[in-house]
Amino acid sequence: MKNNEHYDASDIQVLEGLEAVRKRPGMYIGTTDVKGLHHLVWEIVDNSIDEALAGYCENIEIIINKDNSITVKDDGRGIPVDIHPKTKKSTVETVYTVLHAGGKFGGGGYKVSGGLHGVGASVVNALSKWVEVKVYKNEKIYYIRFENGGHTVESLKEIGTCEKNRTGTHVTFKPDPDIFDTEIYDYNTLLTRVRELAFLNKGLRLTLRDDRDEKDTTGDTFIYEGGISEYVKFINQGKTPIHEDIIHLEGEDDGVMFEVAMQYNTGYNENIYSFVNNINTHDGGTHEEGVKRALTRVINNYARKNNILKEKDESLTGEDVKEGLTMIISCKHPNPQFEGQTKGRLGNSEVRKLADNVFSKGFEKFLLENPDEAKLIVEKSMLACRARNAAKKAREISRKGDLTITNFYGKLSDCKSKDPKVSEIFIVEGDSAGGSAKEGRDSMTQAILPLRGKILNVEKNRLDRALNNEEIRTIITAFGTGIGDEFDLDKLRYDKIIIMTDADVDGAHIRVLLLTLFYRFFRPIVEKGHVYAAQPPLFRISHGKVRKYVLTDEEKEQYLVSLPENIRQRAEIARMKGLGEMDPDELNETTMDIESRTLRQITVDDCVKADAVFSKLMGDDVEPRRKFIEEQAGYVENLDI
Ligand code: 1YM
Repeated sequence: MKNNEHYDASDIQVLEGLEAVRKRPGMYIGTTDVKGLHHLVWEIVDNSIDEALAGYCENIEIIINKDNSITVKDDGRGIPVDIHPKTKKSTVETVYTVLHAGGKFGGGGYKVSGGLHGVGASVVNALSKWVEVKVYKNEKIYYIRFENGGHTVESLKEIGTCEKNRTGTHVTFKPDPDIFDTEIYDYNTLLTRVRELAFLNKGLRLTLRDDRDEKDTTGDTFIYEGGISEYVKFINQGKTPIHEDIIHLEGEDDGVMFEVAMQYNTGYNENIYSFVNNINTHDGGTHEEGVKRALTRVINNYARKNNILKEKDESLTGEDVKEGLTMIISCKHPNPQFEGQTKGRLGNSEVRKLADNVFSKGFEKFLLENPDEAKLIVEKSMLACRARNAAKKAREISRKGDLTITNFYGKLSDCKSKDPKVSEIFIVEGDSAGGSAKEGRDSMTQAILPLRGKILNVEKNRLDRALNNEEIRTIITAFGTGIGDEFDLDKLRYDKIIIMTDADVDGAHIRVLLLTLFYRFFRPIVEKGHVYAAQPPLFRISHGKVRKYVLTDEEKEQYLVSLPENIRQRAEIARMKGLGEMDPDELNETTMDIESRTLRQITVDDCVKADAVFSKLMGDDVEPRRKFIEEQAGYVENLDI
């Protein structure tokens, strides 16, 4: 972009009136909900960002005012104030009242920011109750005001003077409540995007402040000299990187700027985000394709050349090389073509080559200059490759249903009925409770699967590891549904899957582990209501030959109150410590018998809560996890399962 090109007001062409915008706001800003409301902010901020990209603006401030109006301030050149030859009005007024009156349409230097390419000011004006613009330029302060959808009520005038070098644009607008469903901005949504814009435009200082909040006096300020490298660092917070330095590569061709930053971590997820002109390209496109193609090729070439990948080894796939990769791709393009239903994919074919070139040259160089890191990256991809093959094999085995058959039948005490509609399976904590359950059950319809110890934490392990875990394999085989791509709910062998664990911390832990397993790998069985929790009693109240079991303290009190005084005084109350304490008949009567038991159906919501507990426990250290579970035992109990 040329920094010294003088802006000529005649560049602006008059295209359309503002009434059209008010009639069909959706056409211009998508929606009129809170998203549309936020959109207005970005349209104005985009003009400041354009000014920053042109090299004239360093600071942008966004303020949510008490009356739900928004102020955006920048220290750019200030919107031109001279008279526009076509409209015979000031250029500021033209920019704010004539649709499509942005620099781009006049051919005066391109805009690379997103949104409506810097033409959004008039759209914002059309959809506002009022707008005020102040321009600092030529040692003067200019002012103009619009009302009710862009009608000029005070044309541009000087309202004062300012210091010699002070320039900039201040805009305040109040969205029209007749147009929008809401006028309440969400600070955190705005903050996330402001932070993202700071990452994507290195060195630009962005501040967001909430004047609706008396306590917020300073707001939040972001400035990242490292740009998208710092974005990668931000995303990798709390993860363990496998190489210290973030790889940052950039290049330019024919006015198209391309930039990528990346770092591998020890996890298994890929976090790749791409942007074109600061807009997230959710569906990728040529910039992403170029990088991904080059990434796979360069890693394979390097691994072969250095004999890390042997001749007999299969080549690494795109999936393998993306495992544990955090990557930000940013492209700034003067004429981007967005494709797809949501316009979330970049279509410009020349970018594929630019991305491939810039990335492959830079990444190759990095690998050559950092052999230790290179080795770690290649080995990480090779592990992913092995895991992928192992998972495939395991899936095939689970499909055939012959997982460690001998061991399997040693564990599962299946029911006699082969009719899933009447069959149920109890997953029981511990061998001893498993023994009682086996004796006390109705063997026609009830199967018992005792779990030894705890099952593997699936949150922290890949599918292939999970499939190597004995307890999990047994569960999969017992269910009969297969797993992953192979999952088939119609093959489920039991109508009810009943988790039966003690009402203590360990029991809670096992329940959470099982729910996470079901949620991750067998979600439809939860969604279709096949999963239940048994409700073993908490108290046994005995008097004479009568034995009464109750589930809660309240039930206990209620029952005691209902007894005649003399019996109540002699009643024995025992707190049931665990399933193992009950004899088979007792267990059957209280917890398993279809006639007398209480079951609680597990919902997806229970699993989401269990999952949230897990996400808090993501770390590799056992100690915080133990501590959390002890502390949160109450919470886990509150899952009431
Ligand atoms: C708070 C909103 O709009 N800043 C802003 C806008 C412009 C300029 C500078 C600017 C651009 C150019 C030359 C140019 C705009 N100017 C126009 C138009 N902040 C905000 N800051 N001089 C100043 O593009 O050549 C549209 S936006 F069309 F008048 F040039």
